[in-house]
Amino acid sequence: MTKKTATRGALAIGLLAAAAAAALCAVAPTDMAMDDNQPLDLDADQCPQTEAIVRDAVLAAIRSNNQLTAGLLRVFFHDCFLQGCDASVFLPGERNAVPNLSLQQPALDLIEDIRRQVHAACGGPKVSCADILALATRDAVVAAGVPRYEVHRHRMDRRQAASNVFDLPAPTDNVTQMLGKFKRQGLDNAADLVTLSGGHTIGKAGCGNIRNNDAFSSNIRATCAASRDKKQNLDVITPDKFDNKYFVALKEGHGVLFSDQVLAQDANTRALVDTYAKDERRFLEDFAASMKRLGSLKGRPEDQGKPVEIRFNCFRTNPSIELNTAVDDAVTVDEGLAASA
Ligand code: HEM
Ligand SMILES: *[C@@H]1O[C@H](CO)[C@@H](O)[C@H](O)[C@H]1NC(C)=O
Ligand SMILES: CC(=O)N[C@H]1CO[C@H](CO)[C@@H](O)[C@@H]1O
Repeated sequence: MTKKTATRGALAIGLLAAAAAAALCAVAPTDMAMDDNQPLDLDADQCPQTEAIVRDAVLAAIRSNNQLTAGLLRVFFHDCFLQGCDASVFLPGERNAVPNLSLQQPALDLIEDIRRQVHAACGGPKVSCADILALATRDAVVAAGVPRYEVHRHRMDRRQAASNVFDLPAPTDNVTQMLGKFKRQGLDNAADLVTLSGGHTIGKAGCGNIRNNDAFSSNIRATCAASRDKKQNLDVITPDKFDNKYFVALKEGHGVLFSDQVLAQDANTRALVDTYAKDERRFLEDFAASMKRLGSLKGRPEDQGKPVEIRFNCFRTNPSIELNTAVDDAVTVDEGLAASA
């Protein structure tokens, strides 16, 4: 490895988005090497085809698997909530942290598949896995009926998994606990908790997460335990439709998780549950706005400024700088890095 590459590689580790993106180009094969003096224009779209590639891939994927929208939405929530959207959710330490955090593998695989297409179309790593996840989730929920919202770009992929997975809300949390967790991550409006919980208008939970504190819940627990897939729809009225029926169900006492049902009871949240149960348009519009906020979180101060990069494979961090010799020799960035990671 040349001294120059090593220096620039070292810079990549630990500097902020701009420097990391530039240095990644520097260690890549010659066809995408950057001129030393060429400033990196972070505002310019590094890969204008990205949005179209993501949209086409997402629409095709959800046509063949209607559970993918729920899968993507939950992956996006878990990724963005803890330390800002940084694709850390793909890293083993975070992905497998707690059994109850089981995320849909096909949703994670779809993002890596799109990542490969985007990198191929634009000659290398110009778009992060975090951006692709944010765009793909937007396209999936918009296809489900949420009004279109803009997704900003230039998120970076973090080199470390989040260590604070217990800051995610638990299905056994009450409203006070959930509000505390949301506030801690920068969503300090009680409305965001109610609005985003509306994501449970689609998707499923494992039987063990169903609450068990009244006749309704012990009944669906028993049905779930006897079912083949051992899953319970989170919206018991219209499980696959992105609508306001989740809130209607809460008002009838038919919430599935303890953390769902309490939203209809707590004084801080029940008025908005009532509003959404009556006004679907309002829910969908608010949901789009809350998703933008979720996609713009920066994480707690102590989680900011950690090393970032644009990953060559969403499931692994890029090889460390000691491996850059391999990078220099690699025929293609994609295969070379994946093989040595
Ligand atoms: C506010 C507190 C929240 C709690 C306690 C919570 C908890 C859970 C739990 C326990 C599951 C079932 C996991 C399983 O058993 O496999 C689940 C599923 C899901 N959650 Fe949440 N969640 C919360 C907020 C959110 C938010 C903000 C979103 C997105 C906007 C979201 C989207 C989803 C989706 C779409 C599923 C279904 C996933 C699938 O079908 O694969 N959740 N959630
Ligand atoms: C919520 O749970 C916490 C911890 O178990 C408890 O201290 C608090 O009193 C509960 N709050 C409500 C409103 O139930
Ligand atoms: C905290 C929590 O919700 N724990 C649950 C995780 O999942 C298992 C099995 O599904 C349940 O038994 C736990 O109660």
